[in-house]
Amino acid sequence: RQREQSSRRMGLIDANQLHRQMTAPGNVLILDDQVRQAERLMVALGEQHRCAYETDPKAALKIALGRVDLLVLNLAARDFDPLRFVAHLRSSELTRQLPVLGLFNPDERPTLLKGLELGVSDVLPRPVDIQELLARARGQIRRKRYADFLRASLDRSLELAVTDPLTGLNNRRFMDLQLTQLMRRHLKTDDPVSLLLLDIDHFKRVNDGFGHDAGDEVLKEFARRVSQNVRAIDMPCRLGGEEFVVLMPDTPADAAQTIAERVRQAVAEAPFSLPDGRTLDVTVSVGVSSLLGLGDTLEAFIKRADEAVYEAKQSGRNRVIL
Ligand code: GH3
Ligand code: MG
Ligand code: MG
Ligand code: MG
Repeated sequence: RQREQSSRRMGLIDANQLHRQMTAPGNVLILDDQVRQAERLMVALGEQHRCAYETDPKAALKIALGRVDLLVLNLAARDFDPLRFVAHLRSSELTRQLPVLGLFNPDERPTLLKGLELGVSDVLPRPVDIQELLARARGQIRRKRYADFLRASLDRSLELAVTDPLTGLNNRRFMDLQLTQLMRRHLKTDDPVSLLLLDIDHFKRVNDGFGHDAGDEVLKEFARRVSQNVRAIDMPCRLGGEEFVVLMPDTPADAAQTIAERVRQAVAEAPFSLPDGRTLDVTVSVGVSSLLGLGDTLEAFIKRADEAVYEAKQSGRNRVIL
């Protein structure tokens, strides 16, 4: 059953598109101090790929920072140090994954071994056999495209896993993961951490009086107003229903209270528009809570916010309680 579900999920991936991506022409950069050899490689690779060549490693590095799928590097170059160049590529986050196809002299084994050790992806002896060059280039580009695909897929999956689909805010899973990290750092450094718990007032009436779709519209507009009135470091999350949390790193209680008040006003000051043109007034009750150092727990942190919201509801709603 698990395998069934997994293959159904894989069905969401366009396998044909992936195949096209992997076999499409690549951007190949040649770095070689020997112009005649480089020109010969250019002509051969240019039949199947977009090709450029450089004799200067600085110029090559600039290009490699862009959209290059493969670097063909002459490991026997004398005008610059090719091994140092490989080491440099591998030490920088931006070029660490760039495939490098190294051309080596068969009688210079130490260079070959050192190159492989430093992270050359594949090698080819000089003088270069063009058929083998094309085959190895194709293989490296295919691997690189697949790695790009996996990285993008992971990124998109993570994004989906922590995003609330209705509002686009972070979801509860994000909040839980983030809270654990905030707590760990707080216990180490004693930095101030606060959160707002927001519960829309009488939201049932919105659904009952205007319909569930209108309710969803209100939730989306509410999420927009919250997002627009918190700071860049704040992390707005939707817990579910009409309950939201804003996580506030590096924020003491009084600063959190000020922002809570700003959000409350932004919700209350202008009516919400519904798709059918009607408008309605919305208000929110907000509880503020802050971490209290050693001995405090995440459960207690949330509970204090919860109790503050309860107090806000009890004392008339549309207010912030610390
Ligand atoms: P209070 O001021 O005490 O918070 O009143 P309330 O009506 O907001 O409180 P309650 O928590 O009892 O009701 C929440 C309502 O939110 C219940 C349900 O109709 C509605 N709701 C929960 N999730 C969703 C959703 O995803 N979409 C919509 N449209 N409504 C939702
Ligand atoms: Mg509620
Ligand atoms: Mg309620
Ligand atoms: Mg409510």
